[in-house]
Amino acid sequence: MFYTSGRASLEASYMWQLFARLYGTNHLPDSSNMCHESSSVALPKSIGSSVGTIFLDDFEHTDCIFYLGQNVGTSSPRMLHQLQSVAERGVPIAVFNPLKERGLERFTDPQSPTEMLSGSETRIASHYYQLKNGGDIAALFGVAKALIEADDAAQAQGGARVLDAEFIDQHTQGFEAFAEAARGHEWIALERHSGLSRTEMEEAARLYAKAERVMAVYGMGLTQHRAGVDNVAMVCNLMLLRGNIGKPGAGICPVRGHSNVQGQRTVGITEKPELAPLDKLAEQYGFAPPRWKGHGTTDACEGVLSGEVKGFLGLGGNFIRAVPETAAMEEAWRRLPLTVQVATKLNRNHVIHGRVAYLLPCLGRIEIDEQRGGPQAVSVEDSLAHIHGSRGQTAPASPHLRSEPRIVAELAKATLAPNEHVDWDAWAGDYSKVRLAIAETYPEIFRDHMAEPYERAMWRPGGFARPIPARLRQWETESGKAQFIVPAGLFAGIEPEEADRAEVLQLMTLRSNDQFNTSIYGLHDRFRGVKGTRRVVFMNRGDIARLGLADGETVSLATAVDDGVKREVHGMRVTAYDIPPGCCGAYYPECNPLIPLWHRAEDSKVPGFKATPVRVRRESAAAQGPA
Ligand SMILES: Nc1nc2c(c(=O)[nH]1)N[C@H]1C(S)=C(S)[C@@H](COP(=O)(O)OP(=O)(O)OC[C@H]3O[C@@H](n4cnc5c(=O)[nH]c(N)nc54)[C@H](O)[C@@H]3O)O[C@H]1N2
Ligand SMILES: Nc1nc2c(c(=O)[nH]1)N[C@H]1C(S)=C(S)[C@@H](COP(=O)(O)OP(=O)(O)OC[C@H]3O[C@@H](n4cnc5c(=O)[nH]c(N)nc54)[C@H](O)[C@@H]3O)O[C@H]1N2
Ligand SMILES: [Mo]
Repeated sequence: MFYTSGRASLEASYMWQLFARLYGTNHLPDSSNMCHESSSVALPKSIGSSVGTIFLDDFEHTDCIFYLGQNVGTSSPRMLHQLQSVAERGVPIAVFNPLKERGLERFTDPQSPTEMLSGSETRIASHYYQLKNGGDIAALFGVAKALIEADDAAQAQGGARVLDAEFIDQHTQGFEAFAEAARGHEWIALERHSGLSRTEMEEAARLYAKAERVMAVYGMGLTQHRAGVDNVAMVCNLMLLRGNIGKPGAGICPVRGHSNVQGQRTVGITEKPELAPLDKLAEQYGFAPPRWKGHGTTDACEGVLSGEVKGFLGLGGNFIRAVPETAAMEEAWRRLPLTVQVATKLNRNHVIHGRVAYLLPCLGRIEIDEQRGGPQAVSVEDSLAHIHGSRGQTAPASPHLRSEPRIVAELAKATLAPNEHVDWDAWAGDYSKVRLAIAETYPEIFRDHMAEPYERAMWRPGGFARPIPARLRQWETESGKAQFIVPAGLFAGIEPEEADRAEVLQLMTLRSNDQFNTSIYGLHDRFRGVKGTRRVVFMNRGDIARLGLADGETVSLATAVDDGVKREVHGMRVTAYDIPPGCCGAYYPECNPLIPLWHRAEDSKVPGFKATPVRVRRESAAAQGPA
């Protein structure tokens, strides 16, 4: 398994995938298999693009934002500046989130002396829809239903259309089936699954219909579900109803996590052979790349559990801590014949390792990277599909640290038979040579559309944009049109049996401002008012009372599925919180032992991290142990 975690540069990632393929494998799982894979599966089907369609200046032109399942204040604080300026123009921002997240409610710009001094704040969300986790399909169906039925009425009365009929006609396919489905859903079902009222969904529909240019921004609240792919398709459906893709100020914006997770995909980090330019690689490097489908992250986990996996190489990341099914995975992991980790910081996965283990410390992005050809720069691609350069500024922590490209080159040289077409040493000595190779493999992204070479364009302020056909209303889908897709169900998780309904809560795993994924920096969550511990479970007051519990009490959480495996976490503190009934929240990665490996999206295989059925039980004093 050749794992990557979304940090490695375009140069290191390109070398890594080539190393894997020359070795003879497509087993290239990466962190995005647990993250935006649902976008990578849904967006190509819906709009024929693997990435979002928003550029930075679209924020200046938009006149409404739908903001779903993304916690901007914690996860992408730089984007608060865009949201602030949008909000200051009086543009409505409609948030769909089970929690009232601080950064989505209001924002004080730390870089604005007047705001800091006066303590003044900008209101971010104009409308806050506290839906149930897993309820987005129902909520957006409600919005779509209101729009479609208003349009039906307008047509019957000869009034002005509510939908963009011309766009739908010219650019899309599947509208009738989608409209039928929307008309067919009863409000009562949409209310039950979304947790929103009909009035709220109709209000959101009015906001949407009033705006000429709507943007949909979303994150893990949509992708990390069993129906994560349908969630994303549903957002596209909504955008298509009024032609909100392919015009300035409108479009769809998946907010990515790691700094280069989108870019890694761009340069061939994928387990899916159809997504890599294999013919091109074959020609460029004179070899026969494997054509079979490799393992993504959860398949790799299954392979570790079954003993099929013999070696795991990680270019960054903390795999064992990030994946579901912690208990079984940790046990199986120790039986792996070989693990190799290239890392900037020590973590759990370095302590839990295979029988033979190599730990290879590397330079971080901020450190000066001196090679034979002088100090080196790398490039990365951001969520808004711009590719830009990055150069280390600080002295390396140790003279013995090597760079990622150097380490990948040395591993490849030591592992593979020599190949006259790949000069690993030349690449590791001068990364501009890797960039030339990247541009050769992907001319349509890194060469053909540009007046100046990649090498120079990456230093433009903001970098250079890769072409996104959907922005130009060119739909690279099977039908050549943007596609309405009818989701299979209304709820994105697993519905509990009727008899269990009163007892089972849907758990979403959350991040605090004091962590970056599996790196925990502190035990406070200042935005959510939690101090000194991360072992909390956020619950609705009504649920706490109904289950006979008390705020502050210690409980255990147990996964409420019937597969014969006992999954529990102990010593959790009940924390009364403004969260819809039937839902609860607790931190990642502490709760990963609760997530069954099979609890994942069928098509994207992203784990259902945002809705896992659990039972909450009072813990006996004996079970609690020392605090
Ligand atoms: N400080 C910090 N920054 C980070 C990270 C970090 O760990 N810490 N991680 C990075 C990475 S890899 C990623 S992918 C991003 C993740 O950033 P986000 O996409 O913001 O992901 P989360 O913080 O997991 O949760 C997102 C939000 O979804 C909401 N939510 C949960 N379930 C649902 C649902 O069913 N529907 C809706 N509509 N909302 C729901 C939660 O209340 C939460 O506000 O952040 C990146 N940036
Ligand atoms: N329950 C639950 N589980 C989740 C999630 C969730 O919301 N809930 N979110 C999922 C998501 S979105 C993601 S992206 C994954 C994250 O999964 P990973 O990406 O595997 O985990 P990280 O914690 O980001 O990895 C951190 C480690 O990467 C190394 N590192 C950091 N920077 C660099 C670098 O520049 N180079 C190298 N070589 N190493 C570096 C350091 O050693 C650090 O300890 O977790 C997933 N797991
Ligand atoms: Mo992520």
